Amino acid sequence: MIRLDETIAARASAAGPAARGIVRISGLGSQRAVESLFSPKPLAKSAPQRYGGALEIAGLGRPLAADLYLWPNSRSFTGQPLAELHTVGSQPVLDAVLSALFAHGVRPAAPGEFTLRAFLAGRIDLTQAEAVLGIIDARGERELQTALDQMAGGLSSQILRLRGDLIDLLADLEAGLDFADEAIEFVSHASLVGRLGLALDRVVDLLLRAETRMRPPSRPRVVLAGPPNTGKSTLFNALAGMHRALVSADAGTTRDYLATEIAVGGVTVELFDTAGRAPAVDGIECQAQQLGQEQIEQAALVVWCRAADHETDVRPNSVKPECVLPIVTKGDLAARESLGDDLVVSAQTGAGLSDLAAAIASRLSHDAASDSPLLDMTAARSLDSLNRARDALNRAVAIAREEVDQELLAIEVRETLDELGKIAGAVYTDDILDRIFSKFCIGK
Ligand SMILES: Nc1nc2c(ncn2[C@@H]2O[C@H](COP(=O)(O)OP(=O)(O)OP(=O)(O)O)[C@@H](O)[C@H]2O)c(=O)[nH]1
Ligand SMILES: [Mg+2]
Repeated sequence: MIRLDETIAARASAAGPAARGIVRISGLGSQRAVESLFSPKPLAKSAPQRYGGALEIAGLGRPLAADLYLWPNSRSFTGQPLAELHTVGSQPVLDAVLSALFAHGVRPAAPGEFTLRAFLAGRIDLTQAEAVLGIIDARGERELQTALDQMAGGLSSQILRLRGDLIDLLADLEAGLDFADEAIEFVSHASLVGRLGLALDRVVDLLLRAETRMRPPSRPRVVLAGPPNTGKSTLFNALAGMHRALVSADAGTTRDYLATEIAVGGVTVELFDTAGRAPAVDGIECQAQQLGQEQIEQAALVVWCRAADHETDVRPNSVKPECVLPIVTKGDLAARESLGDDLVVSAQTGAGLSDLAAAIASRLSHDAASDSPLLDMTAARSLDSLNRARDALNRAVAIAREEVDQELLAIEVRETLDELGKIAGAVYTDDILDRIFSKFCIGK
């Protein structure tokens, strides 16, 4: 059960010793509770305030320096009077602060309860509440960016706009229903079909993005290819940071292909080493060529290697030029000036390897840009609602095309609004809130 009238407190800084520790308090009794242990006493003002002072807690023996941040009214994150005590990040100190607060009408906050209050106060919507979790749990730059975008309201504003349009449409429909016996047309038939079609497009777009999000991420395939003996296997080993592929001075060393996952510029890719491209002579060589060609055809990017000490005009077969990154290998064997504009690397000296990693990442980031601004958690929760919204809109479009019952049409639009409302949290149940906020840690 949700109790907003109770004042709650919890440690808001990360567990473990730290220079700074934060205790957060939210609720009508916030100011009274901090006054019981902090001096100077905060003055009654309406704007947010910061006080330098000290904590005076019986258990601590002597006053302890602390800062108090006080949002005295509803203009805080939780929409209630909110206070933060910033002091040293020592567990016994923070425990003593919390105990002193609990002795003054404050109770321990449940997991995610501050964020829950922010949601209930209309400060953030559900997708933003999930973004708070996404920010805390982010395991890399990409995930953090997705969470920050969602926190900034990327998804909410799309859904809000879509709902706004549908609410207008529903108002027009209902006005039409009220005057059904008269010859007033509140919304023309063509505009009705058009507006519903537009809404359907946007729901389908969101649905596609949610579905993409639910699929395990496929690693882009980056294939090292080129004529024999150009140092592909050596480069593979250098990029993978280990000696996996067989290297030798003999051309045609690699017969099979090898794959490994590597991180380049924040992107994880699957890197392939292939047999040198050459006209096939015998049976096994023919197979090696075939395998290599298959890898090349499935590649997101072919890193085409040409050795600095060799002239060659061999080019990759059947690959789109935009999928090829031509490079010069064994850069240590020739003067830089003689090598043209392609990126020059040497697996032996390590020269140019970080540039190569950056070039691979930048060529691939094009695809990644179409990534959805949708957190996995939000996608999973929204999938059902988006599916229902799409179905309802499909039915609505069909009804509108037939020019039949406006009453039926209004039912479908209302259902769509309901489902979209669930995603943003305009419509919610305790069960939904429970599922989302139970994933939070205490203090957030
Ligand atoms: N000087 C110099 N030699 C290199 C470099 N990279 C590779 N080599 C040498 O070039 C020869 C061929 O290297 P590999 O890595 O086996 O070449 P590959 O392209 O995989 O050859 P295949 O598998 O036969 O197609 C070996 O003798 C390597 O030591 C480099 O950056 N500089
Ligand atoms: Mg090789």
